[in-house]
Amino acid sequence: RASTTSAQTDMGDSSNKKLKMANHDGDVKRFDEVFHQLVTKLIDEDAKNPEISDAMVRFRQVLEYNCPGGKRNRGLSVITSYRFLVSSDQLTEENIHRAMVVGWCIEWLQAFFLVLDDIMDQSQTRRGQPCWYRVEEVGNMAINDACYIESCIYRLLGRFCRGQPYYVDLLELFQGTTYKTIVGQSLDLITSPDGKVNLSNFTEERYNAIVKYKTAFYSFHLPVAAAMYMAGITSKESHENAKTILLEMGRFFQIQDDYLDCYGDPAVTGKVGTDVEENKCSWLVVQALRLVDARQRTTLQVCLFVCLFVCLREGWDRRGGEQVQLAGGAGTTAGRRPATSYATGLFVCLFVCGKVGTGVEENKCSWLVVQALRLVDARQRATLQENYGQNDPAKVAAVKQLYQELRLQDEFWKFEESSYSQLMQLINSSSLDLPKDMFVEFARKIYKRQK
Ligand code: DMA
Ligand code: MG
Ligand code: MG
Ligand code: MG
Repeated sequence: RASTTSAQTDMGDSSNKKLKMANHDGDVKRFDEVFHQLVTKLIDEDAKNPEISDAMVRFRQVLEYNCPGGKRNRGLSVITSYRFLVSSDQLTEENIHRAMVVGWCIEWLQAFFLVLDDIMDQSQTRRGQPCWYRVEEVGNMAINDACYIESCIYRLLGRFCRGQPYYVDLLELFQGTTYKTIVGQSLDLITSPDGKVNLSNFTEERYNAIVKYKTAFYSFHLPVAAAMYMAGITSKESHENAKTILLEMGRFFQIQDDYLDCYGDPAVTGKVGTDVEENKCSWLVVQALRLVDARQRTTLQVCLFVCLFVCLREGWDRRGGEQVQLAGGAGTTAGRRPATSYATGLFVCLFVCGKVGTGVEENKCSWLVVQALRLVDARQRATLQENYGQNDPAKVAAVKQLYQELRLQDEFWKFEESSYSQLMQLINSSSLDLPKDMFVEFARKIYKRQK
């Protein structure tokens, strides 16, 4: 590599990429076939046991309803990444098949979380069909079905990967990722309590923590880290580098998910959004608050300048008044104005103007700014406070109307552009010994997505 010119390197890279991607369509077809083999494997053995065969009839239905039908990005990424990471002599039928099994294990993990997520988020549809818990005669049984789906992951890993040098790493990776996702879902739920709208909880920091834990680890870090272990890459440094890039990609993905919750077409996304009703700390509401606060701050600044101007004028008038008094002997109204007005003008100028514009975001706002913010026009914030987090179509419409006023769609499009170029920079600076195209390919699948 060091001795080739950059042009040769580019050509090498792009033909290598073409080679790696040439298998994509074949992989997708085969991946879907593997699903049915895995279901048969999981079910058939226990279906022979008359004691539990009734449960197996149900579980086949559970798997067929909940595991396929999605975009399969997470699962397919294991195979794509694996192809990028190993030399061609390692690309045996057996190894590719194992990568597909691990890919399905991630889809299974996703199905497990989604069945429960839809209950917790009171969702109606998923992948274009009723959420599992809403299907007739399922209801709360969906909770146990979700537990069953999760248990399959470890049965599959045991069946297909036991004895491989990476077996324990994979087990720990799946368990660790499950734990992180559970933490993320908990943060998500804690931040969206039923019937208690507390807008001050919707901060950028909290948002970032929620999406990193609930989405980025399992959707982005897990598939690539699994492929890395399978390819024999165990170096801590490589794993850390990959994680840095993948968590950033995951954050971007969940921001898109939040955008699509409001602006996506349910016929395309397969789900109807519930974030406003469910009081979620969504990217949209966090941005709305940021913009509303910025607007309030501008109003406040204008108010303060007017106030300053009036105070200063009063000071001048008072001095003028004194002169009049001295010259004419008679008292004037200017002379009876509070003696402190001139000093107040200066005080307001020095103390407040210095703080406005920085204090609020940094949470270091002075008492004066807090009071002033309370008093200036807070109509938009009040609209959110009154209408967010309630299952009432009129209230949801009021929130969406405010999003419109604040031009949040434009805000998202701007963000999407800048986030993509930042991501590419991060890939360039952090992939080091790992193939850049592996990350670019993953990013390409999600950028500008409609579902
Ligand atoms: C989903 O977050 C996170 C997990 C772990 C399933 P979400 O509720 O925004 O997802 P969706 O919009 O698909 O319901
Ligand atoms: Mg949900
Ligand atoms: Mg959720
Ligand atoms: Mg969502």
